[in-house]
This record gives sequence, structure tokens and C-alpha cells, in this order.
Amino acid sequence: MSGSLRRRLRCCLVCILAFLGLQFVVVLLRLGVFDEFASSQLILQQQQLSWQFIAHTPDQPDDFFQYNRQLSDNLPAVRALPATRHDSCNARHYALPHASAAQLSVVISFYNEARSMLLRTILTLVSRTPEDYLHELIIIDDCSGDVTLLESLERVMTLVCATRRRPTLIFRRNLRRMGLIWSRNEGARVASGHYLLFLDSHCEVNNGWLEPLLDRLALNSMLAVSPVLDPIEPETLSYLAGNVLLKGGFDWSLHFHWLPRVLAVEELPEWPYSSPTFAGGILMISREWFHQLHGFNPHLEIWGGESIELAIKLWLCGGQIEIVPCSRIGHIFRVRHAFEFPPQFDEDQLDSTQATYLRNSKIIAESWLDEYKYLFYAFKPAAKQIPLNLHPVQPYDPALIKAERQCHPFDWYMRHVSPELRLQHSNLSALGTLRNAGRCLYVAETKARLHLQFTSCHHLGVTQWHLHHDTGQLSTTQQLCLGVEFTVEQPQLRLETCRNCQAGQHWLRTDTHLQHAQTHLCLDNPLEDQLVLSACRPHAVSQSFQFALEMQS
Ligand code: UD2
Ligand code: MN
Repeated sequence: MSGSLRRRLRCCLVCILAFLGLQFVVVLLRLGVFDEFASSQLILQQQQLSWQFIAHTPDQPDDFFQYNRQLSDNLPAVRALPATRHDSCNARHYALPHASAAQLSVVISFYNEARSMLLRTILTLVSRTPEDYLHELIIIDDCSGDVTLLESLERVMTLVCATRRRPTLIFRRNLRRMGLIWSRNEGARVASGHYLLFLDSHCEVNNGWLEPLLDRLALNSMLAVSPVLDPIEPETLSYLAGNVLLKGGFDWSLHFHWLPRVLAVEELPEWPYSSPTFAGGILMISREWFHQLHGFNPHLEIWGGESIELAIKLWLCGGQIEIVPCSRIGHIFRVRHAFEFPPQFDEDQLDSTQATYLRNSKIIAESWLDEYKYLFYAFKPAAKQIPLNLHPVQPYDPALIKAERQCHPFDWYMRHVSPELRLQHSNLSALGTLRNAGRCLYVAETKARLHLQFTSCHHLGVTQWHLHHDTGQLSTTQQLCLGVEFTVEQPQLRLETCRNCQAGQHWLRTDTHLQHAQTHLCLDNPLEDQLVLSACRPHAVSQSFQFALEMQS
């Protein structure tokens, strides 16, 4: 073979090899191998940044966060979670609106949250939410002590989201502690998605959390929904299954309670169900509807009550609330508050936590409870003393909202939404503090013994009494009944466990007297500080006892 032919053949071979090589690169490109390489570089970069981010957590005492921060730092940012929802939720078809009509804005306000916990909340949300729907993340630092946190978080999140079209990231830091209610309203104000989700900063959304909620919201624009909250244990951070047989409610002190729900015939526990309030404060609602309702009441301060007030307002003004068991979000339920409350006013009997909550509750009672607010005051007499000091520049007037939206009176809520509230007092003939000569009967506990004393009626811990209609029992909220012990000398008053059909625990109300049915003796306070039994004297002031609230029979 001549040299030139050999050269030509070699040239052809090189061309063919170069062509094949090019084809190979094209195939690799098509398969996204280079992307994967680039993205694995990015993941490494992200991981390193997240570690650095977490490593810069300032030193804090062990109980600072009220959960196991060390463990949180050592767990993966996004960890596999047990599938807590019912199997049928996976197979169900969710009628999702098109993404262009269901953009979601997530609002997370945090105050002194551990870096790893906050990052887990956010990264889990980003990785378990369909990209097309997650429009924006609004993260508000409520002036936490860790002053560099937000800046570093922004750096990590910008990198994490570098390869995605969504979500838009919005970071805000309050110049002073504004509280979660103000911050969530602020988040809602700057949001631009169709829906709002309010989330705590120590949550983990579980797989498929969004679709079941959107499926319900798309059917009814005036509906607001909550997932079932799966408890995350604060010490072990174990992710447990939430109870689907509970709905949200509250008592007359305006404290949140989980209430048992009764399944209708053929109703399956995993179906969405109506609830008097949200599952705590984690809720999703159309942004437009939220603003039509004027958002969270801006007069409420720092923490507490905002989701109860939104729930009452929503139901009374044409909306509905559902809890959706196919959607699961984990939340760390802490035993104690992990933060202090700013001082409210110089009330020596109330600490600022109690004062803030009581003031918020009083605002809700005054705004929505109509004549039933007297029940609230009967259960919480200390609220009467709390000054409201409503900020005049806050444009929020429940009376205007009621007129604007033609809202029902509170009685409607009791009849149609939360009959449990009526049950709480339907069997009582009187309740609240029990007053004699300007002071109130109080159960004091000293050295594991209970004493009956009199104290100021505005004392926050003053005993609340219930006079039961059917049994005549006079009980405390701790289920202790006032009874009589028959000693040799004379019958003595004592507190005992309430028992059914206990004649010794039966009291009769004649005028303002409380007469013991068995002995016919009356409650008496002759020395102005000691409760005794003595012969009834119709006009004796020391035998005249007034309850905070008498129920009409
Ligand atoms: C419950 C609700 C919460 C809210 C609150 C009452 C659940 C799961 N959570 O909170 O959504 O309704 O009751 O208001 O039901 N925070 C601030 N600024 C503050 C105080 C708190 O941003 O001044 C943040 C905090 O970091 C957390 C969120 O607000 O992300 C809720 O506070 P929490 O988790 O301490 O209280 P929790 O779970 O009892
Ligand atoms: Mn929380």
C-alpha cells in the first residue's frame, strides 16, 4: 500500500472516530450526564454551604430551643420520613388546578430557631413541593439573636435554587421583635401567589403534602385548609403519625383544644373533614380571600390566638375550614415556650406571657363573641383588668368586616360549627369565680395539702367554680368537689374527688346562699377569711356568695 493511501485511510479513520466521539458526546448531553455532573458539583457545594451554615450556630444552653439541637444538627437536612397517611391517599386522583392558577406563597416567620431546624423546614419544603406550584418563599426573621443567620441562609438558598425556575426567595429581617402575627401579615402583604401557606419554622412536610390541599381549595375559593399535623418528638426528633380523629376547637378561655370527632356513617377517617378551627396555626388559604377577611387581626400581639380569630371570622363570614388527612406536615410540639415575651404592662400578677395571651384573647372575645363574651370573662376574670390599648393606626375594625361581609352572629357558630362550646356550659347553673364580701374563694396548695381561702378576685390563678345543674355539685376546673366530712364535733368542709350520686356533694342554691343538701347548713365566711358551715341565716352577708356568671335555666 502506497504511503498516500495509508495516510488517507488514517485520515478517514480519525474522521470516523471523531464523528463517533461527537455522537457519543451528543448522546451524553441528551442523557443529561453533564448536567448531572454539574448538579452533583452543585449538591456538594450546597452541602458544604449547609454544613458551614449550621456550624455557625451560636452557642446556646441545652434547653434554649426546647428541642434537641445537637441531634437536629446531625440529621440530614432532608431525611426520609415514615409514610403516615393512609395508603389510599397515594392511589387517589387529585383534581389539581393548572399550576398557572395555583401558585403558592409560603410564609415562615421565625424567632430564635436553630439553624439546622430552619434549614430542614425550608429544604424539605422545596424538595417535596412540585416545582411548578412553589411560587415563592417568604422568610421573615423576627429579630432573632443570631444576627448573621438570615444573610447566610440567603446564600445557601440562592445556591440551592440556582438551577430552578422557582421559588422566588424573599428574605426580611424585622428591626425589632414584631411577633409572629405581625410578621405573618407582613408576609401575606408582600406575597404574590394565589395561595398562602403559613408554616412554623420547625416543620417537615411529608411526601405529597400539597396535592390533597390544593384539590380541596380548587373546589371552593372560600375554604381554608390544614394538613393533619404529625408530631415530631422534641428530644428524639422521631416523626410520629398524627391523630386523624381530632379536630381543632377552643374553650371559653379561648384556649386551643383538640376535640374528638365522630365519623358519619360510611365516612372514612382519611377523608377531608370540617373543623371549628385550624390544626393550630398551620393553614393554607387563597390570598385574595385572606385579604378580603383583612388578614390576621393586627391588634393581636407577638404570639397566640390569631388562628382562632381567623377561624371564627372565616366561618362567620361565609368561609369554611377543613382538615385534610391525606396531607401531612410534621411539627415539633414543644412542651414550653422557647422564647420570652416582651413586657406588656405593669401587672404584677401577670407575667408577660400570660398578659399577652390574655390581652389577645380579650380582643377576640370583644371582636367576635357578642353576648357570649361574658362567658369568656367568667372563665378569665383577670382579662377584665387588662387594658386593650388598641393601636389607633391599625385599620382593623371587626364591626366593619361584619357589615361588609354580612357575617353571622357568634350564636350561629355555636349552633352550626362548634356545638361543643354549648355543651361546655349547658349543664351548669352558675360558673366562674365565687365571691363573698369582695373576695373570692380560692383553693391554695401548700405542702401537697389543699386549703380553702379567700383572695383577690383578680388574682390570675383564682379558682373557677362550676355549679352543676343536675348533680348540685360545686366543682373546680381540676374536678375537685366541695364535700362535707362528718367529724365528731361538727361537719367539716373538704375538697374531694367528684363522684356520681354523692349526696354529700350536693348543694342547693337559695337566693345567693349555698346550702348543703344533706345537713341543711350554709356556706359561711364569718371571719372574712375562712370558709365554714353554719346554720342558714337568710340575710347574712357572710353567707351571700355570687358567681361570676349565673346561667339562665
Ligand atoms: C402555635 C401554632 C403557630 C401559631 C401559634 C400561636 C401550630 C403547629 N403552631 O405555635 O402557627 O398559630 O400557636 O400564635 O399549631 N415566632 C415569631 N415571633 C415570635 C414568636 C414566635 O416569629 O415573637 C415564630 C416561631 O419561631 C415559630 C412560630 O412563630 O416558627 C410559632 O411559634 P411556636 O412554634 O413557638 O409556637 P406553637 O408551635 O405553639
Ligand atoms: Mn411551633
